[in-house]
Amino acid sequence: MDWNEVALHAKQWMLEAGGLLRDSLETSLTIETKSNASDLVTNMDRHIEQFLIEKILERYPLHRILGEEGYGNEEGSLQGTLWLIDPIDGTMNFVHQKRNFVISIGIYHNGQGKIGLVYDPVHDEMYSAVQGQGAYCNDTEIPKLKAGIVEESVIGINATWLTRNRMLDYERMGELVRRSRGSRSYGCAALEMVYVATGRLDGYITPRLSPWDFGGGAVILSEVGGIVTNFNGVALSPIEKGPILAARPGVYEELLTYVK
Ligand code: 2AM
Ligand code: CA
Ligand code: CA
Ligand code: CA
Repeated sequence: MDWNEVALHAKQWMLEAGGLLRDSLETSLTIETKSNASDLVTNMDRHIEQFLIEKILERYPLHRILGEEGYGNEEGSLQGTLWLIDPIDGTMNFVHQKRNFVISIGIYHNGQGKIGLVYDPVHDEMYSAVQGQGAYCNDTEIPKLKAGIVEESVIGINATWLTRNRMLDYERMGELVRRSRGSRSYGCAALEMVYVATGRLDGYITPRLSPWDFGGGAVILSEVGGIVTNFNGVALSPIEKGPILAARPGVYEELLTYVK
């Protein structure tokens, strides 16, 4: 498989889909809730997922697709080529802020990350990586990450995890945030992962993501020397949900001691 060619096609479809999303900001959306009152889905989440799936299957009929909104045909196997699609990552931002949302695509072959694509349509920024060829923001190569320390870091973490919860030791998270230079929460997992890749964040901690949330960002981050695992330091599986720790070297090892 020529992964560069696949990436080129995928980018083209994402740019087109991003245009649809930009246009939709001017129109009225249909908004529904899913698992709870703050878990939103809109007509555009479904429309963009269907749009991408049609494009993918038309050109690559044997590829499998796992998409958040359930239009994919994936049956939970690592064999062959698997596309992980999040048509809108950061739907709440899309609805409430009209910014800080992205389209995310990760392409895995026999379980290995081959392509990562994260498109921010509001800023017209396409973050991309093909395994072994570095990572880019539009046409500019993203430099490799240097090692860092928590005291000089900005950590991406949602304030929820600093309140009493079942997923993380919130008192330790409080200690971590106090020790760091500062914390930020963007409400868009794929964007937060590419922000670690570009150095806008030094680390990102989140206890429950699905493959379509991290699939694209993980490939991009790995290409610049970032580290991404679960809270036990184990590599992510593109077909399993779970916690995510992503950071530049040095900071990663320190953060692991807080979440283990
Ligand atoms: P989403 O916008 O595609 O749902 C902050 O909410 C981040 O966590 C977003 O990237 C969001 O993706 C993701 N997320 C994962 N599971 C979620 C859930 N059950 N409810 C809300 N956000 C979720
Ligand atoms: Ca969602
Ligand atoms: Ca998501
Ligand atoms: Ca989504």
